[in-house]
Amino acid sequence: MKKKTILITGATSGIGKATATLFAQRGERLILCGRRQERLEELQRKFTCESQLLNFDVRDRTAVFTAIDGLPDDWKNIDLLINNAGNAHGLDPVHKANLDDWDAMIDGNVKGLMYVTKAVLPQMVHRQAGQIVNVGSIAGIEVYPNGNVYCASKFAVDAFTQGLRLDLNPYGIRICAVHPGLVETEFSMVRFKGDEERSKKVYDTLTPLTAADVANAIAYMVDAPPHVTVADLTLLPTDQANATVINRKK
Ligand code: NDP
Ligand code: 8X3
Repeated sequence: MKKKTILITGATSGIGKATATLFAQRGERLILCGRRQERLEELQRKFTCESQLLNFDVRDRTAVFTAIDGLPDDWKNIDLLINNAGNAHGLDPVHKANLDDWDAMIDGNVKGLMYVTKAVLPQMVHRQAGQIVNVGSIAGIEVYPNGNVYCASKFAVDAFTQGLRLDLNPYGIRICAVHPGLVETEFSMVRFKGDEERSKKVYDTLTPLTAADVANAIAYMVDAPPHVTVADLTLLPTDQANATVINRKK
């Protein structure tokens, strides 16, 4: 079977890294994106599949287009885009929140995802083929206390995903979203600005999802027959009923 060319944003950690690992094991062709160059290079050394590394900040519109437009010709036809890069910054009530945190979430999780999509889409439309998987969140389905702007960013990802599905309907491009609940990654370390104790508490009183669980869900959407679009897949730890109801052990 023809190898897929797959662009994964946020491949340096967590869900993106687990997804890259899964597709590397299948021998696909990977375009690994992130800001931490040493981690990108480490993945490239570890993987035996063909790969390209793109180092850019998704918030930097020029950098996004320069990197993607600058891919070698035989890497330009991207079959699968996994829009995963993103983070939460802070968990504060609106009146106490830090505006830089808000900018980071709106610029990265929302505008960054849109820029990457816009840069990748023309060749998919031209070829009338391709698939996009956006990593949303349970936070894009329900708002939780102090989640305000992070939740808003993931609601925006959901709205944009729906818009893509409508606009690209004539072109046979599959538009999918996965909406995970709590996944143990570097996510909480970023949200809590390196506070290890606080981050650990998010996960150690339940059995959270692993990044590999989400990678497997993405693979399920990718492996569905071409006439099937798994439009939305919400994936929760069994200990989590929704955004706020969690069966914590202590
Ligand atoms: P991690 O912190 O482990 O990974 C985040 C990834 O995103 C890193 O590879 C990071 O790479 C990249 N990234 C973040 N900001 C930027 C940026 N401005 N430009 C380029 N790359 C960026 O967290 P997760 O793996 O958990 O998060 C991945 C996605 O999953 C996010 O969209 C998150 O919102 C979503 N999610 C996470 C859940 C969880 O509980 N963990 C649950 C639901 C959704 P680098 O720093 O090298 O640039
Ligand atoms: C990440 C999961 O519940 O921390 O999107 O928002 S949550």
